[in-house]
Amino acid sequence: MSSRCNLRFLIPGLALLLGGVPSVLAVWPQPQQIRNSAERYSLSARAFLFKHADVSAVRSGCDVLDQAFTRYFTLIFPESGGGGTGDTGAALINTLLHCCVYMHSWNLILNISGLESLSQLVEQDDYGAYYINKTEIEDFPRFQFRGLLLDTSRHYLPLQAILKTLDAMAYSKLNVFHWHIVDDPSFPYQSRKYPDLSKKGAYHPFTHIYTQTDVRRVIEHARLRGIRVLAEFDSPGHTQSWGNGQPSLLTPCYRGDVPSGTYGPVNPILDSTYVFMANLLKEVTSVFPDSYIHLGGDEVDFSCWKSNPDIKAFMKKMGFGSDFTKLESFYMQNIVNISTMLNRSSVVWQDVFDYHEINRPRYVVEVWKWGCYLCEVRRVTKAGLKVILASPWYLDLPGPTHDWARYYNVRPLAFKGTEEQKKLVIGGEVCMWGEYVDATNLSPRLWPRACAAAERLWSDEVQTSSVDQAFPRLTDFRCRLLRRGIQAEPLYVGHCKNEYQ
Ligand code: CP6
Repeated sequence: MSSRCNLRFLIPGLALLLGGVPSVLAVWPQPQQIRNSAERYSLSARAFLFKHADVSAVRSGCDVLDQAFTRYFTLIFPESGGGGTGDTGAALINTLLHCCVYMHSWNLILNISGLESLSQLVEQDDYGAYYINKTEIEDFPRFQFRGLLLDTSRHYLPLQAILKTLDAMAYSKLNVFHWHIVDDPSFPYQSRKYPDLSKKGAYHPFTHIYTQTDVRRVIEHARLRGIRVLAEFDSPGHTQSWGNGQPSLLTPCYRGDVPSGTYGPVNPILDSTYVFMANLLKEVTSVFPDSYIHLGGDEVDFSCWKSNPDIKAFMKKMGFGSDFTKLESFYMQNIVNISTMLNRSSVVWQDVFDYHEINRPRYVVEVWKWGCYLCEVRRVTKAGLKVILASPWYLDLPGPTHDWARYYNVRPLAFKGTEEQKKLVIGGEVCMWGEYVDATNLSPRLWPRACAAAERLWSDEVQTSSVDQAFPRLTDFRCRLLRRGIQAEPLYVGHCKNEYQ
């Protein structure tokens, strides 16, 4: 998952670099090292070409870089009408996030994130002419996992909204799209093996679903931008919608001695449950190529399990007493084992860790609960497990004003622990739960607030400890997002150049 790669951006013939920081250094997130000068060079679409040097470690045919060159040409010169990579062969890379290309004429060693930085250095003067200042950047991300969660169950998000979110993620150098694709209210994933799940569980069987083609488009769009797709099929809780298309999957709840007609979490005591989950996850892992899969495991309501006599008998047989966390652990252990057999690393919500104290499988724990979340990070890393931090970055419930500063001030490693423990914090993610969010308000609610977390996860913490210094850069970056067609909300009073074009 590492994308360590340098961007050295030197204008040829000018080896001597001036120190000092002129005006706004408008690269967001802040690079690890950036030095620029007042020396200005004009650029024009006609004279600009992405080209590989002979010494480039990579060769033409890499679709990731081919297409990135085309995209970034258009982002740098929006009026050019695209094109511009001409007959240049692009670079071949094996691993998506390690793609480095050496470009002679600009002395550029970069990957996709470096192209993004380069594009952010290009400005337009008052006459519309493009220019760039002499700059040297060396860059790499602080954390390898920089995620964004979208919830497509509470409200269906049209494909275009997801693709656009991926674009903006790439601009902010977020690199994992956590797709919370199904949940209680609806099941929009169209399964090949179990088509009834979406036919009976989606808000609409044809319009409010993600077909196999849709899913492939999302994965491909993400791949071309250096973004991984982490699919979540959350169980055993949050599965009400699954029950419509898969009878006997959910636990029948009882009122006294009789079934009440309502259903609870997935029924963990039936063999048929595990056959179904193995089939479903087998399909899911064939569709989503990422080495990680998110198995959920959060917020399981035990009241239905408690009411069910068959479950009670099973608890007794297994020696679980009346501790239903043991039953959840038993279920999650089986699901994690299925995922392991499918050659996947599992990610689970923190509840699974909290409930399962002995013989924990090796999953990645996503910390989401509010309160002392760094205490939890400390506990999880002490147990030797990897952590993704989400608690401080719930963007779906915005504060009245200026909450980007709260997201910015998070210090993910400010807990007592060894160096080994700190290394286990692989990153964090912003969560956009869907209860109050659909395509009408998704983008302004995400951007530019998510950018605050993106910088926290990418940049050096000491260099980016000041909200006051971040403010003008973020304001500037927000204008750039607008120019690129991302509906990002304002941070405060002001205006953007070209804002009504
Ligand atoms: N849905 C699912 C949710 C939440 C979780 N899981 C959630 C809980 C509390 C808050 C925000 C979101 N809506 N499936 C918890 C991980 Cl404050």
